[in-house]
Amino acid sequence: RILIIGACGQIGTELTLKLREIHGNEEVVASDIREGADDLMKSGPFEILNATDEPKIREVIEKYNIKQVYLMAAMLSATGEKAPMLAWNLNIDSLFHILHLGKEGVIDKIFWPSSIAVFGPTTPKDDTPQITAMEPTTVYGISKQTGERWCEYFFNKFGVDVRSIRYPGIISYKTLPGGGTTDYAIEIFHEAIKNGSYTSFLDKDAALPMMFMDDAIKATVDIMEAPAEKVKVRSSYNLSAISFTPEVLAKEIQKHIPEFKISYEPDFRQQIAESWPSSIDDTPAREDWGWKHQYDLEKMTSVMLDGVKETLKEKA
Ligand code: VAH
Repeated sequence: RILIIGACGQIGTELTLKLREIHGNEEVVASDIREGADDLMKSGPFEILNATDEPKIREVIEKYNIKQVYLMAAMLSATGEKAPMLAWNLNIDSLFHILHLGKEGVIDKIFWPSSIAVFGPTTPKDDTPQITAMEPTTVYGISKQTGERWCEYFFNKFGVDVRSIRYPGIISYKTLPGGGTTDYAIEIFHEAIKNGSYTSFLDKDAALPMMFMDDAIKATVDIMEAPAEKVKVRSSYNLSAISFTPEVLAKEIQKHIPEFKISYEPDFRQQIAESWPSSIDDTPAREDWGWKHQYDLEKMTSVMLDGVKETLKEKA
């Protein structure tokens, strides 16, 4: 069976539903510190679980005979800056609990998400390579960079089959965003439909690597299903799909909602965005395990507008 820790988060929610579709509802146990979306809670087993609670993690793994763990729980870049030690402890302690379970042979495969937040102001901004200078300036980025080093260490020293992807900003409509710097690219769709206008907390030219949720879920499933020998990078793979600025995204929305207005009031998240790359080179992922994105800016924008309209109708 599969256990997803942090199953009620932005990625965890859709990852749980996709894995249940693939493996069967009863084969995928969802867990989080609080209950989540209806369709997640209704479609299969759920456990209340704090990702730093090692005894409880072991108890759940024992109870359901778990063999694979997707550790999706983390405190993201913006929230993490407000509670640095909480972010560090959550992001790192949870990873150690799972890596040790792998080392003991209790579980036999692990997915752990990294992020473009591992890059910093000294990283080349355009087409950032897989191996490059990485001096992250956020606690979240530091925790993900350290985590990558530990994943590679446990693979090399103990043969732990842990696989990882450096997610860009993920855009989706089924759940609200989780306290990241890229959240503007989700909020803008809700505001465009509800109010016809949006005040962006990033500047108009803040270019960031982004990806529609379905691409992120596909990449996660693909890397976990790839034969072990094809997963050559055991720190974490660069992954890329689209890159755009708030201004470019607003123009794309205006093709559907001509009267949509955007204004800019950069806050502390602008500095975080400026420390990250504008675009990513993900050649190794494409070559090693056949990664290919499906959603470009146009397709993502129209799917997001339809999806947000649908969720607003359901809530109405
Ligand atoms: C964040 N959405 O903004 C996350 C992600 C690359 C961005 O790690 O913190």
